[in-house]
Amino acid sequence: MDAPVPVGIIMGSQSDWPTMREAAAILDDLGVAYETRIVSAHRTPDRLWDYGVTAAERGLRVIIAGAGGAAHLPGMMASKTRVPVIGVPIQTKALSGVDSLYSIVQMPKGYPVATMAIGSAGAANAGLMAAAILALDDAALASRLDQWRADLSASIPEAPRDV
Ligand code: RP5
Repeated sequence: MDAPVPVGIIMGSQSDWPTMREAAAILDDLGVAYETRIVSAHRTPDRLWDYGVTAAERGLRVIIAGAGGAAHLPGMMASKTRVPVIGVPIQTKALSGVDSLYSIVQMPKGYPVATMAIGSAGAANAGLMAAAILALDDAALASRLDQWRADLSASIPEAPRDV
């Protein structure tokens, strides 16, 4: 039998994918398997329910959830599964993603969502955070993540230059 996919990347809409694919790109770089699904708290609540109820038994170990506006997806998912949920606030046109951020970050006690920065940086960091969690008991992944971080560090010049 194939090993279970450890990371689920979910998002409220197709329109979130240009942001959420930054998380997928990081996981590709680090050789971490993932699945991608559109799961909307408001438009497909039954899909959300099913995903949350089956997440742990399917072997998911981290869920990255991106949503924008009244962004209930990460919090609702956290309420349906003990699998850790990393929230990504999508940058919105109306309120620049502050609406998404506040919707995701202010969870009541008991159902945490590890909330990232707004937009693409947050999505990429969600991928890195998921990898860091999985690396706790995966030495090969830990080594790839250490190398990724070292490469990033080495790419930063010591002094600015005119470009
Ligand atoms: C949220 O509404 C989605 O996460 C998305 O960020 C936002 C807008 O969705 P669309 O109207 O583009 O489908 O549920």
